[in-house]
Amino acid sequence: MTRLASSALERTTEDGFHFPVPVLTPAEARGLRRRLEAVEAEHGGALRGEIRHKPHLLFTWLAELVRHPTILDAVEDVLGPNLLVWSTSFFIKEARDPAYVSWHQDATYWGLSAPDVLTAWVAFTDATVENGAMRMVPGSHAEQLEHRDTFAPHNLLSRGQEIAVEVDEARGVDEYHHFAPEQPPAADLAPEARAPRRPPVTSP
Ligand SMILES: O=C(O)CCC(=O)C(=O)O
Repeated sequence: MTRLASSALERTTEDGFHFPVPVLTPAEARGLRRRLEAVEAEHGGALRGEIRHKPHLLFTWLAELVRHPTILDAVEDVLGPNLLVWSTSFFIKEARDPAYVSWHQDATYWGLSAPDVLTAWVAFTDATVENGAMRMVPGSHAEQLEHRDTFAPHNLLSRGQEIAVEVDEARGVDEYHHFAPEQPPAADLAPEARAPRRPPVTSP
């Protein structure tokens, strides 16, 4: 089923991302957040180690989410019907936690032979400027930028990798993206945690 109007599809190709695509009701999002928090409680806190990687292979509620018809329909509009979910992960910024994600382009380290991939970024909480919503630079997917590893302590990326150029922050936007650089605002000290998850989807 087609979800995106042709004008939206055109913009998606041009900008490298599209938002919003309403997927979950607030009650459904709260329910998923509770499930995530139950997993965290069971494992003694933030997800670590093997549980961090491809959790949709471990938890049925995530396996169902990556197959959500609304997500799949929107992805299909961009990539076509032959889809493969090859990864999922959480980027969680707890309340008053200095955690952040530096500006980066996922394509730099995903090691795919072709950039026929997109990420569906699904919010389990409100995602606001104050609590660290993701930002993107329209059109930046067209250019692969040089990156450097910083190993910065609060960076949520494994090596603190970031693009090696300055970003014009005034152009930052938010949500559903395709290899765009991302960065939360400097003020991540939100009173409310933010718990998005993202299933990157590719055509095999
Ligand atoms: O949610 C974020 O702040 C960053 C997400 C991200 O870096 C990604 O989806 O690749």
